[in-house]
Amino acid sequence: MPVAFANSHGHLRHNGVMQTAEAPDLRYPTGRYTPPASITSGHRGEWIDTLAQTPGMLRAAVEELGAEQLDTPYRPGGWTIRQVVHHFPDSHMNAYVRFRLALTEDEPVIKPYHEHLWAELADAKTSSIHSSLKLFEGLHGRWVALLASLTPEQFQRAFNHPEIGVHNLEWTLGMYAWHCGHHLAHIDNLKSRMGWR
Ligand code: NI
Repeated sequence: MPVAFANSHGHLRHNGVMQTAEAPDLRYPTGRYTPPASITSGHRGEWIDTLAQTPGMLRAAVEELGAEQLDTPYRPGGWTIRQVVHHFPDSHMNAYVRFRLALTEDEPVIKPYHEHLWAELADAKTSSIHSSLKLFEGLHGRWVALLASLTPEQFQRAFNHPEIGVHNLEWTLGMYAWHCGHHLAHIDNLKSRMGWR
């Protein structure tokens, strides 16, 4: 999995968390990313739609929350809602750059980053969510425009993650569509458990 084994909040790891019927998995509410055996143009279209819709869904999910709610961890020991909001553009900016590199270079080696440490920087822990909501909307606007322009051949272009190897763009697109739902579910599930809706 790209971005996978290098990140310590671990949501992209294949190994790990046990899930039982009695204790729903708060960390992986939608399960792990399981790409289809064969990715079609239909899958790509659905995933692009997900990327197009997620900024609005994120804004709707969090814009009415107060500071104390935003500073509540989505699970015990997990990121706060505020950190999750800032994580969306932090993660997807890296993804956007990786797509552009893969489209303009031959299987470029991309730069991993420590997302758990990014989430501990002061702005990600304490700053207003509004800058990240705007950043995320603008970023996905550009990213979706790029994705909508790509040919099937371009979706086969790939980058090389130094820790987890080579993945092509359609596989990676599916992973980031999964990533959108993964973190939106963290927020929605906390709101449900807390009675905030
Ligand atoms: Ni994430």
